[in-house]
Amino acid sequence: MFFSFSRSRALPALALTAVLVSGCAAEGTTSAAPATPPPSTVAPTAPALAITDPWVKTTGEGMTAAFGTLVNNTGTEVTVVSGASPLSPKIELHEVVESGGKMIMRPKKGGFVIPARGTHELAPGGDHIMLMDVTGKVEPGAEIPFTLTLADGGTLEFTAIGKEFAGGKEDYQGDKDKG
Ligand SMILES: [Cu+2]
Repeated sequence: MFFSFSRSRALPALALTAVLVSGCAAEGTTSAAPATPPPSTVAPTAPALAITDPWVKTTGEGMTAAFGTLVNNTGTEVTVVSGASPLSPKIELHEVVESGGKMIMRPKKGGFVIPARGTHELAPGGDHIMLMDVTGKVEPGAEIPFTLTLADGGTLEFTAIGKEFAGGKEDYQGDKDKG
């Protein structure tokens, strides 16, 4: 008699437990859904320095030059102090000036300075990246990699495209005086 009485009390308790468990499980499923992950990438920011439409004057041998428009995306002046490319072991930053009624080009002291939020154009007849001794032909459409180094140690890498251009044959005045 005692046994059956006990059992009849135990059954409702078990049933109640089951309801609670399933209620918990249902709720648990909802809260266990993966939380929205934080954005894995931040919005891309513009590089400190960029160059638009970079190109290299086609050549068979000797000297040639690279051009484009340097764009400073920062609120501080940026200075390019040197350039490098596998196309030429020696590269100089040049300017074109008038000397004795002739246009000559020579290394630009202090490099190329791009004003804050401003641009600096490299173009035939003006400032340019001078490749002093190319190691191979530059054909139209050639893709020539360049690296410019900034005064703060930063770099700008880009690919300039070979383009035919007839002008820009200024005489070269090297840094003979080493001034
Ligand atoms: Cu030059």
